[in-house]
Amino acid sequence: HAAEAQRTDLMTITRHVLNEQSRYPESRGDFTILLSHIVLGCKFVASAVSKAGLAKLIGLAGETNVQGEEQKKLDVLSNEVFVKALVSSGRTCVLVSEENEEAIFVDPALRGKYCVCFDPLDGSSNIDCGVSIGTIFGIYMIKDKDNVTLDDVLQPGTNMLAAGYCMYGSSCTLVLSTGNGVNGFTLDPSLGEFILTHPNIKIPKKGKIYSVNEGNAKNWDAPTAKYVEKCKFPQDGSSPKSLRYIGSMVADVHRTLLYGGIFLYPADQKSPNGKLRVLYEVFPMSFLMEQAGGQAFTGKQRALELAPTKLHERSPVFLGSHDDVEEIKALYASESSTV
Ligand code: P6P
Repeated sequence: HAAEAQRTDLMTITRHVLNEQSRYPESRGDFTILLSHIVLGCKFVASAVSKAGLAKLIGLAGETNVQGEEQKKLDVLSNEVFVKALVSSGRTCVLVSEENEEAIFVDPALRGKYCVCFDPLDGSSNIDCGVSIGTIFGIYMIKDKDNVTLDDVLQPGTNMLAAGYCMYGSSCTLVLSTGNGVNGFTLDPSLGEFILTHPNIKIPKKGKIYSVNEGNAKNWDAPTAKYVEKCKFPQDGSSPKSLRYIGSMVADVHRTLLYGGIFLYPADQKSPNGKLRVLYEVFPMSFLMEQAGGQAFTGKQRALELAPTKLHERSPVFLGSHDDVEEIKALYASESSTV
């Protein structure tokens, strides 16, 4: 009976967030409404991505469709869907998207109290070869609803209320934290619902995998080079770590979260601030890692304590299992103490 009860007691993402929201009696469900619009965007993208290959075959995506209209590229299409879903939720005020140079200030008539920073389709260059890609988002509360400025989104990651990603891969998985641990939900296409499949995710304290683009090794600084060398040629008699690098942040971070290990996108001589963007890649993934018991470090400080000054600012990031990140922190600390 327990199994039967389990099967019919569907813990959808909406129900899960409503349960969590009951911890805040004063809340009026605004966050739940905001989240339901983010979930709608993810469902749309999941459907579009699953057809991307087919669309290519029948000349829909990227070419002209039957009406002769120029079919939008998936990342542009995804961005439009998320922007419209977030604005129409009536719960947002400022939006920052990887696809938009400027911040989007929602019409005052439709304004709510949240700011959302998002990458609608991160890793989209991997679509054509079928590699998993994803949507990444982070949510802030606005500071003063009567005086909305860019400062409402140029906040340190420690001010984020919630963060998550949706990975479009062999299955569609949405991983979310509202500051009370991390939970994973899998889209059941037959229901069109995200069902709780990974409750209370905790990243292993130490892992056996390192994830970095070794092609940049020529340009790494000493601590990163030393750390990767230690992964490959451990001096303590332990076995070498395995290298897994997909080149799609959501996929690499999701594997790191579930299996443990460390994901690195370091600074290098070509890109002194690394490649990944603070507001909608580094902060959301760092938030999730800390909520799952891991760490996130920039080479200089705790990643969430960065104070961004530009919307599309980049930062190096080392995130994952607590003990693995601790090792690279020690290498950077010893380098800065000898400088
Ligand atoms: P590289 C994808 O383009 C992306 O923004 C992230 O998803 C990914 O982690 C990174 O860039 C990969 O960058 O330089 O290793 O190809």
